[in-house]
Amino acid sequence: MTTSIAGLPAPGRCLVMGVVNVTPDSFSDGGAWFDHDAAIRHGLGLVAEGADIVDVGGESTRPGAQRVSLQEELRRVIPVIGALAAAGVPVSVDTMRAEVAEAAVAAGARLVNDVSGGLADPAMPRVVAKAAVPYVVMHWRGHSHDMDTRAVYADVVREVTEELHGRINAIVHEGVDPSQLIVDPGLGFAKRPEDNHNWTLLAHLPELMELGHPVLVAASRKRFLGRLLAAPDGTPRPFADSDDATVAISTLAAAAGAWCVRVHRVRPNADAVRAAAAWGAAL
Ligand code: PMM
Repeated sequence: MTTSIAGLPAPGRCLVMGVVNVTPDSFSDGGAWFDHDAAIRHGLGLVAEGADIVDVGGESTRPGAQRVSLQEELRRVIPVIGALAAAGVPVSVDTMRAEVAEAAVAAGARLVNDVSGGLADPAMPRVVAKAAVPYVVMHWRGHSHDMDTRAVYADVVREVTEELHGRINAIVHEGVDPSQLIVDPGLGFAKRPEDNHNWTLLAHLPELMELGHPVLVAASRKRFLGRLLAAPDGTPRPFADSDDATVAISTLAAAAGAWCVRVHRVRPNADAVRAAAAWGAAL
């Protein structure tokens, strides 16, 4: 799907969102960009490597993570968002808090990426409606500290699609323009690698697309990749060593019609979505 969303790049191929985690403890790249200047340099570097959007987050959502305070989250992300936006970078803010989303948009963010799909902070949909910015609604069943216990499904594709449908209705009811909504299956969030939930959702992306919204795929450095690539003794591959598998997923997701892939290593994924687009254009 090469749907364009107002205010965001529309190159006619799957977009690449590069990740900047301004956190000391993110599960995939914890600590590397905790300093503001390092985070800003990293964001600019991701754009140079081919990122269409830079996603700035200040709260880790790794399994078991505890929440940070509102003040600390604002302190982490707002200066980074302001500097990247001032440099002309399309920035998204990765937050579950309405106050952070509001301050981020005021600082220049063009998209709100809410891993809770509006469930963590009931004020979020109204803030997004007022700001009139695109909104990523991710499938979510609860905060990181207990999400694994909620990963129980009879039919993961049907339940994720239905729950997203319910969220979309609730969010539109709060005044958000449906044309601004992007959906995300929430790989790794209340999805158990042991039960193949993530692969099943990836293999059924077209069913998610039937919701009628662009789909964002965020597989990069998730646990299910470490498990796929485990050593013969079963030891999971470390997160940062699973980037080649992410490139394969980006290629397949782009070919399947994903709107955007969210990744930590931008260059090979940017190459992958371009190759997938060239292949598709020659059909
Ligand atoms: N995963 C993480 C953070 N933000 N946003 C979206 N839309 N989808 C995701 O799956 C997602 C996300 C996990 O943390 P990371 O920043 O270390 O990848």
